[in-house]
Parts: sequence; C-alpha cells; structure tokens
Amino acid sequence: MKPLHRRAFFVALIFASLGPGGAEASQFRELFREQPGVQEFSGQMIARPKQVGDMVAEGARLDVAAATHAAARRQVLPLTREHVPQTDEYLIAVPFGSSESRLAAQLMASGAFEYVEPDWIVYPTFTTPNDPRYSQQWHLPKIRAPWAWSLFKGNDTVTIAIVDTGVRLDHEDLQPLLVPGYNSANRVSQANGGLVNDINGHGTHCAGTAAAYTNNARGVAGVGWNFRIMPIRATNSTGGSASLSNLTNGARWAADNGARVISTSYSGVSSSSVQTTGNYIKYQRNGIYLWAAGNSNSNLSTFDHVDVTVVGATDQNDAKASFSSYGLALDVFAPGVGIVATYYRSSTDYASLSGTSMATPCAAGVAAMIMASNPALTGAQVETLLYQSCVDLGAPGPSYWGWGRVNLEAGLRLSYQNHPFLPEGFGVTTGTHSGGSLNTVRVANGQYLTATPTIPNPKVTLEFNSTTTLQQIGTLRFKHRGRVTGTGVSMSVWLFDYVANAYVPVLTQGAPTIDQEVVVQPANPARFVHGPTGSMKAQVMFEYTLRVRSHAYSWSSMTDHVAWETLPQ
Ligand SMILES: [Ca+2]
Ligand SMILES: [Ca+2]
Ligand SMILES: [Ca+2]
Repeated sequence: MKPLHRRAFFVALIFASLGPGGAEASQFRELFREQPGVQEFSGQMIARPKQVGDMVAEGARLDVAAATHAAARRQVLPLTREHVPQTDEYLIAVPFGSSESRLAAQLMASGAFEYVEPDWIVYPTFTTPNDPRYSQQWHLPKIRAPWAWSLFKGNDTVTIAIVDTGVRLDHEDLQPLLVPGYNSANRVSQANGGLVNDINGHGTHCAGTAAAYTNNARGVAGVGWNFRIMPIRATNSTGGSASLSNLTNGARWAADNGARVISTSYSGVSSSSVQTTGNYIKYQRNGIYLWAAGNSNSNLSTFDHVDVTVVGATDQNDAKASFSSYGLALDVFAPGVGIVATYYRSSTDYASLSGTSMATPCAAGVAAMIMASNPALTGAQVETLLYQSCVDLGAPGPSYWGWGRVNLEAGLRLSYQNHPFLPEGFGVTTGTHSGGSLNTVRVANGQYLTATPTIPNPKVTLEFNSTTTLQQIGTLRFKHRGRVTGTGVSMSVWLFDYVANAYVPVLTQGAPTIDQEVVVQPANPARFVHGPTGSMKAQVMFEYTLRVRSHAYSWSSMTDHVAWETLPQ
C-alpha cells in the first residue's frame, strides 16, 4: 500500500510540472503499442535528456543548455530507478494511473528530452542450446523443441526411467542428472549394490535422447534440459536381451521409486503383461509408460494397450521409417532415424543410431516436458495432451499412424491452455482465519477457507501465492470463487507487481453474497510474474463500507477456490 501512495504523489508532481494533461494525453495515447510475444510494456521507460553538447552544437547558449539538462533531470528523478552514467539514460517507473504513451508525451512536451521510450520486454522466438552436436540433432527442430524451449525448458521435478541395458554412469552429458537406479535382472537396487552401468550401449543412447544434460557446452541436447534420469538395467547380457518379466519388474520399481515417465525400448510390446504394468503405472503411480513398436515393419493391429504409449519411428520427411512397425496399436510416432545421442564407449562418447528404440525416449522426453510444465497434471492427462498435440500424419481417422508425430511446442501450449496453477500457500493478513486450509482452496468443491474481520479493522485480507513454469506470459488470469456472508462489503483484487515491487489493485467491486467466480486479466502480465522463479502473488481484500457500525464485524469471507492461468503467446 505504502509505495502506491508515494507513487500517486509522483503522478501529481509530474502532472503539475508538465502542464495540461487531459486532452494532450489522449492525443498521444497510442504512441506506443504492445505486440504480445514481440514487445510488451514492462512498466518502466528509458528517458534520455537532451545533451548539453548537442544543444550547444545546435546554437543554444551554454548556460541555457545546462539549465535545460538540469530541468530534465529534476523531472525524472522522482521516478528514477536507475541512472546509467555512461549514456545519461534514466530508467523510470510509469506511475500508477499513467501509461507509457502518456508519460512519454508529457516528458517530451517539456522540450528537454532527446527520447522517452518503453523499456520493452522483448522475446527470442526460439532458443538454441550451446551443445556442440546440437546441429546434428535434426529431430529436435522437427518436434519444434527450440520454440518450445522459449516457453519452458524442463526441470528436476520429473524423473525419466530408462529401462534398458544400463547407463554409462560417468558420461559427461548424463552424470549430473542421474538418480539411483535398479538392476531388475538381479532385483537389487543400485543403493544395495545392484549394477546399472551400461553393458551394451543401447541404454546410454536412449537416456541421452530423452534427457541429455543440455546447454552445458558439451555433447548433445535432450528433449528436456534438466530432468532426472533413473537407470534401470533389465539384463546382465552384453547382447542386451532381457525377459519380459525383468523389463516390467524394472518399470514397476521405477514407478514405485519416483519416476513418472518410464521408457522401454525393447521388442515384445504385444504381450498382455505390458498393458497390465501400464495400467499400474498410469493409475496407481500417476505416470506414463512408453514402449517401442519394434523394428520389424509389422502391422500391429490385433491388440491395443489402452494404458501404454506405443511409439513408432519417422524420418526427416515425416515418413514412416522403413523398419518401424505400425497399425492400430500405435499411439504416436517420433523421429527415429539417424538420432545422435550419448554412447557408452567413453565418458565423452556419442553415436548416431536408428530404430523405434530411439523414437521411444524422444516421445518420453515430450511426455516429461508436458508433465513438468504443470505439476497438477495426472499421468492420464499427460498422455491425453501428448496424443492431442501430435502432428496428424497419413489419412484422417484411425490409421497406422496413431495420433501422428509428437510435437513438443504444441504439447506445451496445450498443457498451459488446459491446466490452472493452484495456490501453494496462503495467509490471512487482516482478520481472523476461522476455517479451511490450503487444500480447501485448491479445489472448487463448496468447501471454504473462511476469515472474519477483527475489531478494530472491519476488513479481511487473504494472500495467495503460486508458481508458473511458463517463461513467456501471453495472458495471465487470476480467479477467485467465493462470497461473503453479509452485505455492504466491497471486494478488491490486488496482484503483486514485481517491477513496481508493490501490490497494485486490478479490480474493485461489491463482494458477491452468493458464490461467484471473479476473474481478473491484467494488462502487461509479465510484470506480475517474477522472472527467474515464476512466482505470482495475489491479495483478495473484503472491506465493510457502510456507516452502520453495528454490522461491521458480523460477516465473514468464504473462499472456495483460487487459481491462476498462465498462457503462452
Ligand atoms: Ca549437452
Ligand atoms: Ca496405447
Ligand atoms: Ca474448495
């Protein structure tokens, strides 16, 4: 509240010193226009006073030029956040109630400024990692990964299990991401001495395709930049052959020990046992189970595992790889020809391999990115979004293409469109917290967080916070569903503005007395999200407004549900 009052004072000061506001301001209202995703207001502007030397060169007297420069400085100082001495530029805050265009018009009208322009928030259209072999990884642009990475790069909240021949544990592009694994051939965890080092090479390659350590200036990029990788070794044979029961046992151990994405690049997908384990992973462990379609160019149309994602391979032209199996059992395709990833002959080894074995961890990486993009997603929802975001290939309708080829960017966009970010904490900063908990407001179910005003302040203030994983905010919505039990109460919604470092009001209305969802969608959404962490904070305030004091404390606020929506550009 306090900074707001101070800023209001600055507005008055500026308007007073710059003369007429109204008509002139409206004339310049469209001086600057935002283009979502290209350039957006930050709430901050860059102002440069006319330079003394320039004014003198244009014929001004030195003392007049110096006085003009000093006047410019006096005008912007109350709003200044930073002065850049090298360029004599001032970073100034746009006062509450003003706008970029209005402030620029007013300052420029003084004749003392060379320019006043928005400190635009601008965006890269795609993100290129610095891994030297990234240029060989054709499959990443094919699945729109560089565009997706501008929205979200992945994080360590999701662990991908690679059920395979083990992983080279000291590999430079994998080692920092590894979590303890399991040897399912011996049924011994790595923590208890089970061997998970790679005895064939296949597993190390699959791990790197899904999740190689990315943007570390070494080797390759993964589909996600910093997932955790769980090595599950299902065989002790250097040839790599494994029994079906050891493969499914390893998958279940992974799901029981924190992996929510489980990738198996083996033949044998048609076995009923694969579906049974997929059902366990999806519904008992909230995960997703992916299995390769196989490299025998077979028509797999005699079965369909509803809880397993069966993955075929495509080439650079989005044609089916000649070896890839196909048919009604197929759910998705992913690039699987000439895939460059980590290999096992040394800690700096890389190789190019082809197979549905390579397509499967690629699809697993996409599933993990969707999962990590919103912590509230269930395994079943991740599966749905993975399928719905595919690029349709072949004839429309049921065909051997399943849903088509995976598309990471579309998957993330669909994820953000479908799922709100829920409060991660709350506080009652004015009034008495009289019922409900954090869990109460995470679900719209008619169970309420209640708070009651406390003498001498006839007001309730609720504070909520959450975190979005999105890196480019196109639209931000804050939603509050609830009501108050009495009349004469106002409701206001405040969002924390990280540029101004203060709560700013975005809505004021009479508080509803029956449950109502109030939605606010502020302009310049980026300022309400703290860049590095994605933090968001909101206050909902209820205040008794009538003069009849006897009722000032006889009501309470009832909040059923609070959520944020963040959508990409
Ligand atoms: Ca790398
Ligand atoms: Ca399936
Ligand atoms: Ca509720």
